[in-house]
Formats: sequence, C-alpha cells, structure tokens
Amino acid sequence: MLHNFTELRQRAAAGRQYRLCVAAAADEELLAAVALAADMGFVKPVLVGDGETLEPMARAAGLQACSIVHCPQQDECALTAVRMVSSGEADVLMKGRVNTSEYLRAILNREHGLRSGNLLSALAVYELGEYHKLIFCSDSGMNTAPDLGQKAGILHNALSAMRCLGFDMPKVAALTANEAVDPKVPSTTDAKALADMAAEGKTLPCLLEGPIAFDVAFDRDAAAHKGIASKISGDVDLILAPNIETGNALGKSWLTLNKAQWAGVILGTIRPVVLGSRSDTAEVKVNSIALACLLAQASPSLGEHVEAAPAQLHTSTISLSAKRTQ
Ligand code: COD
Repeated sequence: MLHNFTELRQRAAAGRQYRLCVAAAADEELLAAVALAADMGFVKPVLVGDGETLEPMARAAGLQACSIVHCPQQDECALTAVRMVSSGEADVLMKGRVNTSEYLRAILNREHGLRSGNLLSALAVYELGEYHKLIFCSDSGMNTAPDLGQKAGILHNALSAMRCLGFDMPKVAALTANEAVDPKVPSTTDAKALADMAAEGKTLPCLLEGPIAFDVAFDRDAAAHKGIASKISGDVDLILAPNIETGNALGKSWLTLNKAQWAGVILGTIRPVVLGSRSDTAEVKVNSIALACLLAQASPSLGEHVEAAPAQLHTSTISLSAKRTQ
C-alpha cells in the first residue's frame, strides 16, 4: 500500500521509463517538473507547443534530452498530444497550458482520442499533514453531475486504480450532507444504493459506507456522538463525491488552507493521463506524473503499447541535448 508521495515517486523511479507527451508545454513550473521526473528516471519528455518558444525554455529548465513537437497553434496542442499518445508515439499524456475542458474533449475525441468504451473519470490523491495516510477522491475533475450508473463507474475506476497501488480493501465514504436516506436528496439514495452494491459484492472489494457526512467519515468522536457505528470513520481511503463541486471544493480547500500536496489522473482511458492544475507547483506536478507512471506499471493494459501507425502530424521534432543550467 502507498503511504505518501515520497513513496509514490520512489516506486515510479524504480519502474520503467515512459515517453511523457505534454500538451502546450511552454510553462516554467511545468518544465521544471518534467525535468525533475526525467532526472528521477521515470519519463522521457516529448513537449508539444511552439518550438521557438519551447526550445529555450526547455534548456533553461535543465532538460538534458527531450523531443519538441512543433505545434504553433495553441488550440491544436491538446489534440496533437492526444494523437501522439493514441498512435503509440508517446506513452503518457500530460496537460500543460490547456484549459481542462479542452484537454478532456481532446481525450474524448472519437477519432484520435483515448476512450476505452468505459466511463472516464478523474481521480485525485491528497497528502495532508493532519491525516495519517493518503486520501483518494473521485470525481472532482471530470463528471459534473454523475447519476447512479456513472457513480458506479467512478467507483469502479477508482477501486481498480487503488488495487494497482496495493489497496486490497479500501475504506470508501459515499459522501453526503448527513446519514439519512431521503428520496428528495438523490445523493443520499445513490450513496445507499452504492453501499448495498458493495455489501452484495457487486463492486470490486471495498468497505463502503453511505450516506455519510464528512465529520462522521473523518472523526470517530463525531460518529460516536451521533451514535453511528461506522467501520470506516477516521480511516477513510476514498471519498466518493456526490458531484464535481463537492469533490473539487473539498480538494481545493485542502490545497489552499492545509498546504496539502496532491496528484491527479484521468482513469478509464486506454493510456495513462495526467490531470493536474495549471497553478500546481513543480513538486506537485511530479506527483501526478509519478502516479500516472505507477498506474501504467501496475496495469498491463495501460502500460503496454500496441504499436500503431504514427499519426499524420504537421509537426517537426527537435532533439535537445542541452547542458543543465544552474
Ligand atoms: N466518459 C466517457 N465518455 C464521456 C464522458 C466520460 N466521463 N463524458 C462525456 N463523454 C462522451 C459522451 O458520451 C459523448 O459521446 C461525448 O463525450 C461528448 O459528451 P458531452 O457533450 O456530454 O460532453 P462535453 O464535450 O460537452 O463535455 C465533456 C467534459 C468532460 C469536457 C465536461 O463534462 C467538462 O468540462 N467537465 C468538467 C471539467 C472541469 O471543469 N473540471 C474541473 C477542473 S479543475
């Protein structure tokens, strides 16, 4: 089982090296992260963006060796990078200076995208100084208002990924505002349905409770005070968010007020996909890269590439062999 991001990076560094394709890579913090991940040995960078801008920036970031795919049109970078990954010219996709929705739409592109036929969902992982282990949360980045079927898909994706990371029986909180099942509040009926599915063995193995409010999920005293006999209280591994706003605000409050670290990926795709935020620090971006690489290592269908014909790209590739600058 993974305990923190240091361990996650070490595990990624001990595995194989992946070709990381970054969409719209002209960003100092992002290039610093890519250089760090390359130095740690788990990625070989392929940067998509305007070559004239990117080349000096890559040198300044200390990238010893990388490929630059010249794509002068900012709005074409996401699809260009996605096509490189879907065609087998790169292994792992990463978001650069691209809007999240634009990035996700490129991933969902019917012709060149990374769809698997299953639901795609976002998985976020947080390390908080105040909590004794990593907390996983889904979906706070892609599915905006999932129905019950989509929540079951989100749960399946998250549990599959967590199994790859060594979590055999994760404790899952199907988050709501309180513990009462109320037909007028769909999040509570959905949470109850998911808890029943888990109890009946209709999900991957997990200990799922819901509906459950945040205080009961994370504070045993609150659970005791409310007279709730919870088996997960104070020890939750995965939060299943009722909607994107809840998961997103929860995560961003940890990042903003608790100085948490995080990592983000998209699940359900045919290749590993990094989903970070443009405002992430280099350190945080490395966590996301490491997580995507680790999932690729542990999941053969993600990590092994079926060689396909190269995409017909109107790009040129430049190889850098720059010296590290101080
Ligand atoms: N999994 C699989 N297929 C999907 C998914 C999914 N999660 N979402 C959409 N599709 C498919 C649909 O079946 C359809 O074929 C096609 O994609 C288009 O679907 P639409 O029209 O419902 O979706 P879009 O293109 O309008 O939007 C999809 C986004 C994922 C871009 C959109 O839902 C979005 O912007 N999500 C939130 C992103 C965000 O703001 N995140 C927070 C950032 S911090």
